[in-house]
Amino acid sequence: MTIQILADLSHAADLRPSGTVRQKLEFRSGNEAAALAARDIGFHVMGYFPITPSTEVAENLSEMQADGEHDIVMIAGDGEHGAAGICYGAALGGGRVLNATSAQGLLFALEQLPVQAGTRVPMVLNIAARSVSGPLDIRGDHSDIYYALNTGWIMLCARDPQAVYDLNFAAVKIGEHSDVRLPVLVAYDGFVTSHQKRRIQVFDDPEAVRGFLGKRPDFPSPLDTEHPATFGPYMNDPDLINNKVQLSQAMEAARRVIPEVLAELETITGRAYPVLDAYRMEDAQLATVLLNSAAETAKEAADELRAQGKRVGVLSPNVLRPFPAEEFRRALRPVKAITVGDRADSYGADGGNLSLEVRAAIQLDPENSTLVLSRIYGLGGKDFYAADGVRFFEQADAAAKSGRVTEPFAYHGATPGRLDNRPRPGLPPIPAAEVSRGMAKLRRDEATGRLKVELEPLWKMTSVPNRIAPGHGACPGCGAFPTLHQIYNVLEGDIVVLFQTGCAMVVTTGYPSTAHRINYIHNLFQNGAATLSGLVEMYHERIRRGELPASKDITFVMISGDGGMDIGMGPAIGTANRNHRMMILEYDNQGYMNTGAQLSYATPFGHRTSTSEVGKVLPGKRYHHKDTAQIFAACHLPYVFTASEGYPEDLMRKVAKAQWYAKNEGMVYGKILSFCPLNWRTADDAAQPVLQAAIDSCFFPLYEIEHGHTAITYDPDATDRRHPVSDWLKLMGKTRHLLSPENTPIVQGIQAEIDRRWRRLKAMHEHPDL
Ligand SMILES: Cc1ncc(C[n+]2csc(CCOP(=O)(O)OP(=O)(O)O)c2C)c(N)n1
Ligand code: SF4
Repeated sequence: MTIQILADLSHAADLRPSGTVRQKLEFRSGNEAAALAARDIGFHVMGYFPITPSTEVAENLSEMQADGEHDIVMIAGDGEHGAAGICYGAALGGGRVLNATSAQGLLFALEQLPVQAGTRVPMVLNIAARSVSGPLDIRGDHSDIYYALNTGWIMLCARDPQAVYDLNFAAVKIGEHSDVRLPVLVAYDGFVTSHQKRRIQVFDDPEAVRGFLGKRPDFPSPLDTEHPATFGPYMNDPDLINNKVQLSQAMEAARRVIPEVLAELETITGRAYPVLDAYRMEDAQLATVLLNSAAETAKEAADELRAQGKRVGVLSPNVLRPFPAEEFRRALRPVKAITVGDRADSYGADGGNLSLEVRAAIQLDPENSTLVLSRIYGLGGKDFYAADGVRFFEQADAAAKSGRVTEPFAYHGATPGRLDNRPRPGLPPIPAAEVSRGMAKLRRDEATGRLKVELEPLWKMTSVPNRIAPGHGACPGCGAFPTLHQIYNVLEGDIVVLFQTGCAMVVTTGYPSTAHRINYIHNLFQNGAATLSGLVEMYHERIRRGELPASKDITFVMISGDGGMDIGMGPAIGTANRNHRMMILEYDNQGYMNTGAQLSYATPFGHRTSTSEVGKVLPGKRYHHKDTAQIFAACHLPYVFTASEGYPEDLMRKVAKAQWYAKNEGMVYGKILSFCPLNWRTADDAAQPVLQAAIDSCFFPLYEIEHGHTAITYDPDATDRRHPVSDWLKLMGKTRHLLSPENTPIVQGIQAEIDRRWRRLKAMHEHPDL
């Protein structure tokens, strides 16, 4: 990876000799700075869920934790909503609490944010700001943090990694102040700040940290059993409005407390964070107003124009909530015109939130006649260069000279479309007839009531054209695609697929291309099952109403990673309970691979992932893998199965059955063990022995449950191929640490759990009522 080093403009003037504390120089990104701050603050609990670009905060903390560098309890939520709930509960418990997220993660957690503020429970949430879907774009803008503006959280803006580090300390202290008692969000720019490394100074003096933060004050807590209290009562009129008055007063108190805390921080670090950062504003007649990293770029533009004798400056809030309205009024009184740039639109409001709030602030000042231009820029990570800053100043200048704003609101940097600019077509869509080759024949076994499948020989399968075009960007050896090909080989007729977010989705649909030669949908990471169930019902209803031909014969298939079945478990269980005619096929590669191999609940005990790191004191994941197939079995679906890409005939037989059940009876769930050489740390071509060992050790038993009857489809005991789990663990880099003698008890524990689950499965296989 190349690391881009940018000149650190923001603190060049602020690196004064520090007051009283020892500090040391580090070369860190914003995410690393947030993790270092968390370690130094010593939070009690972190609840989190991975999402780019904020994931590294948890990953860095996991690495440090594995080496015993901190003892923050790190809890991986089942999604961001769950993570936010974990944080709320933990914060109610009276300790210091941390979370970090981005984009969809913030939106998924959003519901929890007003509760946290409304019940006045402090914690710290880092946001590496990123564009929200849809369509999906993982790069930075401010469309996520703008959703948090009305939640009652204090919002600090960190323009560079140093500010991320410093403002995390400030966040703890501000939020816990007895007059404030509010949660605090620290927002920094995705990738620009979260990933680019800069020189930063960090505390080298734990005493100074402790002295600055003090002990967390005691607020009412359900853990204080001497003083029983009700947390979160049902409110009556006028209680709620009075509660909100108190919240508003707390925000007002924060206006006073924030500068005090930042001044105190400055005395010990030597770094100043004014509520409103004003650059070369002393005699400015023109200004631009921007948030975070773009403001730093605009400062370069201001320098350039100043050198030409232009009186220009840059304003940029370090605090967004409470909004520094008075500071803006004062700063802008002598300014003739400004361009306010928003990295997110408030659609239909003729400006993004920052520009609307600046306008509202100065409107209250009778002495202010500043002309305001609103510009939306930098969406989806579009770069903002000094030349863009110059353009903003020029536009403000034109308004100042003419005395009027001809274009109050516009997008900056968008390119007009060209009708003749069509993407190069990939392979043409594939008609059902071309791929329906009768590779599987089904009949009902009268004795058992089960479906029997007769497959054409495997070599014949190669003649089936592929519903996925070649040219996707998966890693060499990735198991997701052999899995998909095997599935598609036997599926007949028209198929509509929905992919939840994950590797298989990301590598097949980079706009404007697609590898899918059939109808494909992507909605959100977690909501695929609900979405597809809606489509299924519309399909049947439109046939019933005669709007679609009754001869139509579509099979609906959802593809998800194991991670998608964590965060999407709720919608999937709902779909299963409603028994829609569709199937959910999970390729289980034992982690959140698309975002950098974080632990999923399917990750087995002891396995190394980027959030279950292995180090001097921790040996990988600390709880057993989720048995998703059994969870769906408990929903009493017509058909549930497990399979592996390493057993193609078994997998294809089961998929053929799945199609029949999904078309005729209701929902099917299938879990398919799928190879990930990159994150299992194996050779690219090691799929066969590694998957075989997982199956032969009974870690991943192959079975099906048809109308409630369990049948093991491959029994390593019966064929005398049963191996201890250590034979599997030794084949992968992610588990090699488990083979060292001190980890023998862990391997014994894993073996015991595998044996227990296998005995249970065998009992179910043998008994028709289990
Ligand atoms: C609400 C939300 N939270 C988090 C993410 C980030 N995210 C996208 S894909 C992914 C992991 C997918 O893991 P899995 O389903 O196992 O598929 P894989 O990447 O392993 O193929 C994560 C964490 C997101 N897109 N949306
Ligand atoms: S990270 Fe793993 S699952 Fe993702 S594309 Fe690479 S090999 Fe496949």
